[in-house]
Amino acid sequence: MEQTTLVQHLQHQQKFLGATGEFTSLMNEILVAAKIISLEVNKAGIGGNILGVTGNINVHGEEVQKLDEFANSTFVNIMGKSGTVCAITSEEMENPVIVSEEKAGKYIFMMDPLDGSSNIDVNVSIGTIFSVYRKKSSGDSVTKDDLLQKGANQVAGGYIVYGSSTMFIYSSGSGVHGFTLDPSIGEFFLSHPDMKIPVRGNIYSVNEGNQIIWDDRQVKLINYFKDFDEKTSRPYKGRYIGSMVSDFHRTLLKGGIFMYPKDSKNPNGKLRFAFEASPLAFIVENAGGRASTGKERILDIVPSDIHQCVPLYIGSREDVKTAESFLKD
Ligand code: AHM
Ligand code: MG
Repeated sequence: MEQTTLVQHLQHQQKFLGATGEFTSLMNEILVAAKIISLEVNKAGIGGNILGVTGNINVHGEEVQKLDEFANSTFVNIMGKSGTVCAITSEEMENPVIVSEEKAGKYIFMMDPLDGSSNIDVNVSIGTIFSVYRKKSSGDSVTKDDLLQKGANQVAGGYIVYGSSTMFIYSSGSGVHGFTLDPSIGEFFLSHPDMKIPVRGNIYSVNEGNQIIWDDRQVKLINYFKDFDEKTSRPYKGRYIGSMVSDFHRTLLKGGIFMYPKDSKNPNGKLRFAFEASPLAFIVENAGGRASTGKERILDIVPSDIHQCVPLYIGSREDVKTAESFLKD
């Protein structure tokens, strides 16, 4: 059978876009890190010391798992030496890593190195989310504006899901393409070319345990999805894994809506704009879907802080529009 590797696909895209090759090199380095982490995730629990917490608390006040730290340092080391990036920001690091001038490239790399941390120890799918921007400023130093760019400025967004198989999904603005790792030879092959999300689905995904701290509009929205109406396939099914990468991956393939709303404890929700919401918004829009805070398009947001959170409604176009109709003032 004729198969296309991820590297071949990237090279083809590069020719098509008339790019210089620096972006292809950057993506290649992400692949290397993804394979290392995939291997480590698959063998977590075997004789090693990789499950469990480190005892540290991250900038978001969450316990840092050993695999979180492993994934973060793997990406920082590999991307930092790649010659393609000038700065790296991460959900797990309070401050950006600025790459020394002689090793710096023109891109900025942002990541949630291991999303779904609470699922690591229970053998449930987890993932990596990444986003790539071009350095905007012309001088040698990396400025605040370089790090706080509008979501729509992304050069690429993507994620890796370490599930029953490891998949790599990315978009650089011309379609969304999915690759599956063949672990016997350590190569990603094109398995899901030009992915499109269904216009409407029949699944809603949210942590419903938070209902008591939601506002009325959010409660009414969920009640709508649970109401009976044959024409719109309601009641919708409820699915919530608790790893956004996995919940999002299902949403992309099957349609529906994933939500992490604001609540009385978290006025901006829990998910981070730069590391979670924006890259997946870039993917979903390139697949024909929609992503919003309920009031505003995610990709129109210019963050004021690298760790800023945003409420998130993401998925099938019509389902997100329905959510917006409940949430607008
Ligand atoms: P993490 O990046 O620390 O793992 O946190 C993000 C995760 C998402 O993957 C998931 O959607 C959400 O947090 C689950 O949060 P909750 O337990 O509040 O439902
Ligand atoms: Mg996360």
